[in-house]
Amino acid sequence: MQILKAIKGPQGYFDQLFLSQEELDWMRQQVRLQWQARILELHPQLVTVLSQYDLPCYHQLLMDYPQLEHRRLWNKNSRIFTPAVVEHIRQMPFFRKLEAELGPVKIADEERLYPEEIYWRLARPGVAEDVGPMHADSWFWALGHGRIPPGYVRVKIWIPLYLDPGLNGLRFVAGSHRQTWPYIGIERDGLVKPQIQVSDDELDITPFAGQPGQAILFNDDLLHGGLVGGQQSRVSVEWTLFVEKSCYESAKRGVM
Ligand SMILES: O=C(O)CCC(=O)C(=O)O
Ligand SMILES: [Fe+2]
Repeated sequence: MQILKAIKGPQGYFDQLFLSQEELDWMRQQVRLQWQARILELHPQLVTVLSQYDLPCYHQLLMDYPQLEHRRLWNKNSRIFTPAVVEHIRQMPFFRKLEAELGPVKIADEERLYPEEIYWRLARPGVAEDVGPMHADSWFWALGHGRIPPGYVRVKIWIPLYLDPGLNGLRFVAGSHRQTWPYIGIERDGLVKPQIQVSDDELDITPFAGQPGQAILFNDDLLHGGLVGGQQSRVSVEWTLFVEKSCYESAKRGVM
């Protein structure tokens, strides 16, 4: 019960679950296929040049082809894996390890596109608008995003696929799940989203320094956000796990 113990414990997160190289490569390939298909859907004339760009060089592609619009390309629905991909991920050894600790889990359907949704993000280096402000995921649910079946508790998992460790990706405030932080709901991208009422300077923010394929699972109330330093475009996947309340509660509160 190391995972739940750490998530409920003083830190509020667990970062010692690793994808194998094979699992990491497979996920990278799935993002690549979806990324490519979406770009070609809007810009079929790029068919011959797209293969020259790796995902971490995505920002370079945008500079070379200014007709590409990041926001138009990457609405959330264009970044959600299909059910077949989710099923494959569910069969991976790392996912089985997860279920060995957390019990049988469900995956949330926040966008209600598929029954279970795993989605990816792409953030360019130095482009602050590619990530949102610091938040706790519980705020989104409190503002009406998504439904949780009765008898389950939420746990988030975030996995970097391409990352400059410590420079881009995820940042968080360790232990922040044990405090209440002020926020308001404001409209962004046509949805009411939370806006924290504390400035980043007042928060003790730690960049996630894990490697590609190193997952971080965290408490629904932990403050976190994106980070856009480094030289490459960052790609990560994430999903919300629904863990049975009985399993969640039987894990002792950690002291780690
Ligand atoms: O990847 C990001 O920029 C933010 C991720 C996030 O908020 C999450 O995984 O809940
Ligand atoms: Fe989040």
